Amino acid sequence: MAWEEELKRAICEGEEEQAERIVSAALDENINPWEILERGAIPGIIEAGRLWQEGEYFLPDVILATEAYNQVSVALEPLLSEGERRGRGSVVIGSVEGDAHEIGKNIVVAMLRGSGYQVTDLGIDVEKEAFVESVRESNPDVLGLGAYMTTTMRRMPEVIQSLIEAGLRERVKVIVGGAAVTEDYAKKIGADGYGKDAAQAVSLVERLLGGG
Ligand code: B12
Repeated sequence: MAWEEELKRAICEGEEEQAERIVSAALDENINPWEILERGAIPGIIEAGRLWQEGEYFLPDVILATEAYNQVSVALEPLLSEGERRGRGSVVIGSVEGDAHEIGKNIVVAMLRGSGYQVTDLGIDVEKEAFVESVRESNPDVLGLGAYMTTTMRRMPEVIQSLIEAGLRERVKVIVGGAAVTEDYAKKIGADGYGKDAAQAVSLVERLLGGG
């Protein structure tokens, strides 16, 4: 099997160590890091997303695939050129304050990275000040907020309000998602968009950045 196929399969099946071995062998053969992502790793995470969407994959399968993909992309990212790294646009994302759910966010991160966006993941339980600081410092095209409980949803308008107060709201598109959030809620709080799942999150970012 060609390395592309092997890497795709290893990522999709969440075989992290196998994926790392294939990547280092490919690098030893002087294959371009961007090509490794584009021809092997990205198709692997996209395939996992497809199997999840079709109900063939269960949550643990998706988590393993996401972890394998993230491992590989973190290893390859420093090797990419500036242009390649910035990719099609940049996104800062995190789960809002008080919220420790991250599985859905991590899938969104992996799918966005897989689609060529540069993603800074602030992690879980992110305070509004940290979102604002990150927007100020790294000037991303999009800020993604995840909330997975009805109790933490209300942090989202607070983040937007803090952006307004910091004079940064016009600089960044704000998208929201997570099981607790709805399209109506996104509109109500003045977000620029809502994504029901990771695939929608990617097409939303594409639409907001005028790329698709
Ligand atoms: C796994 C889980 C946990 C794990 C989280 C592990 C982790 N590392 O993430 C643990 C055990 C830690 C946990 C803890 C708690 N949980 Co919990 N948890 C869940 C569970 C079972 C699954 C969530 C999940 O991962 N779903 C799968 C992912 C793929 O779906 P998703 O998150 O919706 O993400 C998709 C989309 O929403 C979208 N998306 C996600 N993020 C973003 C972001 C953007 C910007 C966009 C555009 C799109 C997007 O794309 C994703 C991929 O398609 C749900 C119940 C359920 N079946 O949904 C409860 C649930 C969310 N938990 C709940 C609760 C109450 C808690 C606890 C308070 C429980 C407790 N009493 O201790 C704590 C709170 C911890 C905290 N401070 O946050 C409640 C929330 C109820 C509510 N009021 O809304 C739920 C709904 C369970 C229930 N029915 O009561 N939980």
